[in-house]
Amino acid sequence: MKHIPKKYFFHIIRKNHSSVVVICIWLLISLSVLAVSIGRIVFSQINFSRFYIDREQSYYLAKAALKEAMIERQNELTPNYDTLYELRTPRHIDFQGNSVEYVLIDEESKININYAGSDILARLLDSNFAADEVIDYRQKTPFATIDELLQLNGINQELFEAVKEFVTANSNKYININTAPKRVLLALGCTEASCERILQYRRGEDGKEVTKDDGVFDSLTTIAEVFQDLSIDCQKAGLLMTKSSNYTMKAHPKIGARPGGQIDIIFSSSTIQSWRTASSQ
Ligand SMILES: [Ca+2]
Repeated sequence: MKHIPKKYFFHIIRKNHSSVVVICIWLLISLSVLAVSIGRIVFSQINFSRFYIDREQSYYLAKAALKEAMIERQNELTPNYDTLYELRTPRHIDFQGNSVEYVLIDEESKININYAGSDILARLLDSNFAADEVIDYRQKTPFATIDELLQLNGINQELFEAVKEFVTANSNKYININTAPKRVLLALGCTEASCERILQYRRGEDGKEVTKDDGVFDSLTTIAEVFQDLSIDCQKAGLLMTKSSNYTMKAHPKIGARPGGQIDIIFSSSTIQSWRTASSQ
């Protein structure tokens, strides 16, 4: 065996030792990168699974709320009329740590784009051209949803956003005077003075809507009695009534403390007309 001088022997040892340290550091860095990558994949998989579990649970929470709302609508205490206080007061249901809150918005508080006359549409849309387009469109195919308005040349995104809360394709065509907003009443042909009078009566003594003392139009006779000294132009449209029969439930489920996104469900007393997950939060 060849003899290695002592100084070269230690040089070789030191050189190999440095190489081992470099290899160890490289391995450690590689393993760390690998661990971080695996962690990210696992974390995204967990989030992905949680998203679907939350969505599933939100669906069943909204379904339970819908069931409750349908039963309430079928057995309501005031079958001759619906008011904002009845519909917009938030309901809250708890289910073993999860919960759902909802309000109801009646479709009869809005203008039905499948039935409204051209004068009503023109006032609502502030455009005769857009009103004519709505009528041309529905003569070929009735609107299934209000989103179809965006297919018309006369209605751009800005106009749609401005009117989408006031139009529907899911009502019985009549307008509930207890719930219609001012813009809808004006579109029907009410004067500014008539609108203010109606809204003032609805607010009651406390001056606020959706409170217990709200004034109620419980029949068409009441409308005539309350407004005997006023010319109610919108009555001429023959579209006013006091009761609603189609509703949008805006449900906000919560999985524990996590919001489950808003779900909008349009329904009548026993039928679901549409179901839409409006947004995830
Ligand atoms: Ca009130």
